[in-house]
Amino acid sequence: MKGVVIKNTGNTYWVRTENGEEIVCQAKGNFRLKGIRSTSPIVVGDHVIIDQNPDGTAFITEIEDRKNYIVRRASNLSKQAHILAANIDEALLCVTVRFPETSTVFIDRFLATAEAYRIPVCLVFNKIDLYDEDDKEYLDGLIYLYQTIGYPCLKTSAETGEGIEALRERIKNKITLLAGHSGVGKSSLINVLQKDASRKIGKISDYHLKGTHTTTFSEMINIDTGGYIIDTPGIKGFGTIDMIPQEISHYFPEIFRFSKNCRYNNCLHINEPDCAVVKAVENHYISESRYRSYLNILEDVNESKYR
Ligand SMILES: Nc1nc2c(ncn2[C@@H]2O[C@H](COP(=O)(O)OP(=O)(O)O)[C@@H](O)[C@H]2O)c(=O)[nH]1
Ligand SMILES: [Mg+2]
Ligand SMILES: [Zn+2]
Repeated sequence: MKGVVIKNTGNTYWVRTENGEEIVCQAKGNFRLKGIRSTSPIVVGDHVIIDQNPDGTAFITEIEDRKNYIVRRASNLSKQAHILAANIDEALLCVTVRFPETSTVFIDRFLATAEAYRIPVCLVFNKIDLYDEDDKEYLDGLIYLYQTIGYPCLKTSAETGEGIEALRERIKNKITLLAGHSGVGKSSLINVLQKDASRKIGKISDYHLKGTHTTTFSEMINIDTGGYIIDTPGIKGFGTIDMIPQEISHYFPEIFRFSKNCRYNNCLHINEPDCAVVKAVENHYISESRYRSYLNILEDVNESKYR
């Protein structure tokens, strides 16, 4: 029988079959995937074949090829990949400019990783009910920046409901991955979109203004008005595994566009002569924050190479 993995904890997988049943399964055999050292070989979003026994137990026996998947490093020192989810139509990156603040480096790392895995991203700026005039101005600047590069942006409040209908339209009939720092309101947004989703909401600790971790594994949630959302555990940072230095600019669409006019075709856009990217930054065609994020990833990739 065919199905989709909608949740997993350890070696137990919940699979939704073609006729809408949810079956609890174990993995059978060795699912080490070619070329990836992963903490879990089967992930939410995987299309699988299951075998059901007369005694009610069921096993996953096969995984179909993935259209795409997104990974992060299991921990900073680890070279092991942690696959967050597979077969994603779009990723929503939930961002707050305050309570807690999401840095542009974090946003850009996510965007570059998604580009590398060919997953379209829409930015969702949440908690707009909390922002003062300065925050709003900063937010509009960010939205202008990211829309200009080509990333769609939405503004939402899970508290007041503002922007929720646009979000509902956005996710219709897609499998959407919801990502973002802990505490930005991912679970709250899901609860607004789907009343009976009953996602646990974290309490913001007054001291750090960071959310507590309440989501510990990825789970796919059915939205009655159309679509599925994959809720992921709060992501601290993205590893940029498997990227080579010359490749990183390919994942910054606007930097890539300018890089075609650099003198050297292996230019890393740091301080090489006649670098069209550095010139474009100086002339404000490329934003400084994006360029900083580019350099930040480059540094990281170089560091891990010598570790
Ligand atoms: N004022 C306001 N608070 C929100 C909003 N969205 C979420 N929160 C609060 O932010 C905290 C963290 O929310 P949660 O959904 O658990 O974040 P998650 O870690 O991303 O899933 C909770 O206290 C929520 O009530 C919003 O749009 N406005
Ligand atoms: Mg959550
Ligand atoms: Zn260059």
